[in-house]
Amino acid sequence: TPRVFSGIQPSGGLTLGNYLGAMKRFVDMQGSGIETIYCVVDMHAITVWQDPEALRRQTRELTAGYLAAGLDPTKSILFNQSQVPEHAQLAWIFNCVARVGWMNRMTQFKDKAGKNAEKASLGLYAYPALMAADILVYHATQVPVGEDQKQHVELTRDIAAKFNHDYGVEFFPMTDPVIEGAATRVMSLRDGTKKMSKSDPSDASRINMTDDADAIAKKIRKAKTDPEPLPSEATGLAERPEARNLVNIYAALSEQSTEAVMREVGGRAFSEFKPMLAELAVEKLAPISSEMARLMQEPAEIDRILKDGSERARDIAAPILRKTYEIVGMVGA
Ligand code: AQP
Repeated sequence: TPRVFSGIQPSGGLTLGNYLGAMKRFVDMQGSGIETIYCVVDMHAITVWQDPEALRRQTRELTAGYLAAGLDPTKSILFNQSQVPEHAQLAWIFNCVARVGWMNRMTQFKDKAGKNAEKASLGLYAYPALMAADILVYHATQVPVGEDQKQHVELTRDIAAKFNHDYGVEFFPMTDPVIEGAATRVMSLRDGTKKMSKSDPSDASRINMTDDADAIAKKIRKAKTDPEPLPSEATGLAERPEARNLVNIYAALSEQSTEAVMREVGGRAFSEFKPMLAELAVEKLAPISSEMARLMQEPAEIDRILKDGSERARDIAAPILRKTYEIVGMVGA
């Protein structure tokens, strides 16, 4: 049976980008005859400094976000990465399989490390090998992600292929990224060429899953656009990143294709379209944020769900790690 794995970092508040590009799609894949494993990747989060108290809160908040978005812990495995040490153990093996030249090509490292790469943590550089371990320690075959993670899933395939080749085995599967829907790349509300990101210094650039109705409406009203009305057809969005972004968000929230949305709103002025988008966003997000707030009142229950999930995850990961050690030649595996 196909097995799905994916994760989100508890490195700040959840954004609409994380929700539409990842979380909502995780929930949609649940229960369709496939096994779904979803993770709060706290070990990835600390590749850049996290205040310990904030990390604990963000881990619980992200878990609450998953649950509020419809993730059912009886249908999916939901846990935090650090409670399953097999991820880190397999990552070490993969650090020894991956090549420095491969890592040097990772664009996310370049973006996140910025000009001062010498000062970035070694963990940030090695991040994609840990991500490969996250996926392959379950022999996952599909990874739903946003567009920005495509390169890392391709690296995961390279690592699996090199491991299989070097040890002469057919052990790790070739994992496919699943990048589909209208919102695989939600852009900043201030700059249609930059992705919406939880670490963008401008709060106006993103919609946070905890924003209230007024904040959501205000951010959409102020979102950058060009002065023209919407084009009459989807093809007219090609050279208009801000307009395309708002239409794509509308499409993803209303579960329609971009083309279908354009049939509805094509030719309208932004002064007309933005309030429609704001209303839809509030309608879809308000129930999630209020459920998140409710769940955050019960941290012990959240911790219990994570612990239970981590035990179920380990049941799958431990034998795969043991077999990997045996293949590599570790005595006692
Ligand atoms: N803007 C986005 N559009 C679509 N998908 C997105 N994702 C993130 N931003 C967008 C998807 O969300 C999943 C989890 O991402 P992550 O938290 O692990 O890391 P990230 O991609 O680095 O997310 P952020 O929000 O940009 O965090 P920071 O600011 O800390 O770097 C992934 O599947 C990702 O594709």
